[in-house]
Amino acid sequence: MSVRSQSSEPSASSAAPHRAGFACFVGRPNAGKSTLTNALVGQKVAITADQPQTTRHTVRGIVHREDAQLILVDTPGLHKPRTLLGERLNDVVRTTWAEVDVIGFCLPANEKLGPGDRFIAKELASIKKTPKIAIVTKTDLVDSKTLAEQLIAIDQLGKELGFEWAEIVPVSAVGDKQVDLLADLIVPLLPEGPALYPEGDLTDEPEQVMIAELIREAALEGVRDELPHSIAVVVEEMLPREDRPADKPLLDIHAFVYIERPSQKGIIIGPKGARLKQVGIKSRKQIEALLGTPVFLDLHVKVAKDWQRDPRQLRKLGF
Ligand SMILES: Nc1nc2c(ncn2[C@@H]2O[C@H](COP(=O)(O)OP(=O)(O)OP(=O)(O)O)[C@@H](O)[C@H]2O)c(=O)[nH]1
Ligand SMILES: [Mg+2]
Repeated sequence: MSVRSQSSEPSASSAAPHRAGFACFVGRPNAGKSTLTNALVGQKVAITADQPQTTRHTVRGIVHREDAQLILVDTPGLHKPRTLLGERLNDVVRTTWAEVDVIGFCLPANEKLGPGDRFIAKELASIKKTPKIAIVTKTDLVDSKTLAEQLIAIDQLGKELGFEWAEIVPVSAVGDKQVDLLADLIVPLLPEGPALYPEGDLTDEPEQVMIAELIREAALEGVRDELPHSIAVVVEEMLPREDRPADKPLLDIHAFVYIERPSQKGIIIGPKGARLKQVGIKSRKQIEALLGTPVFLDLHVKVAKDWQRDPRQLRKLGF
């Protein structure tokens, strides 16, 4: 078993050819895939939350290096689907891992391997041509003994399924441990070639989508049970406010926060609208930072009945 620690970091030789390619992060919901993507990119390109099934589409984050361009594809957590949305998300993951140069399988250090992980590993075993790196996430949450046991269990899992991990790398995205090392280990597995994205591009997410995601992230905070799954956000319109002096622009953004049932409305809006207001304030700050311009954010809550199970509604919401 080759478990990596920072001390064994390979040094990039200047004679090495330039490489460019795609690596996806897969794993159960909440494993830390999006947090790791952001840590590698050095900026938030994917929203994160302390709840499963936060990511709902593939998000590309681009890492620019002297020797390589590494395009990370963050995917939704693979899970047992209970809705049509869940099925769609799983399809997206399977399509993605069939297309990338490297697969990073994220397993949290603080949770023992479960049936969900085994299920994913089994599917990965059938993708023979693509190198698979096991990434043990959230190492800051465990002691060294627990981490060692997890590393052994993961190595064992590969053996049981008849393959070797290209690497097994423990990382902490929150504690910034071994994140750079992970990139160093992925790069040699990418094909040789020139950069695929212009320098400076950190993601190919459309602005409108990023804005909707930032609003959803703020709306997810503090909500529990089924409600996080019920929330969807769509930016309807973005228009520069007319009659503003050139040095004082204002961007009007109108967005809908969708929920599935009328009974959820009260929770999202809060007493006297207090909760929705907080969601607006919090996301507006992030949107302004993203766009570099002052924003007037107008949020409306709408019911899209059982949208997670309704093909027509799903289409309308972009799934
Ligand atoms: N302590 C600690 N927490 C982490 C770390 N990485 C992620 N988390 C937390 O784990 C939770 C889930 O993180 P996400 O990055 O949203 O997980 P995900 O795998 O993208 O989840 P889905 O999109 O739902 O599949 C968040 O609360 C993160 O802050 C880490 O390195 N250390
Ligand atoms: Mg995610």
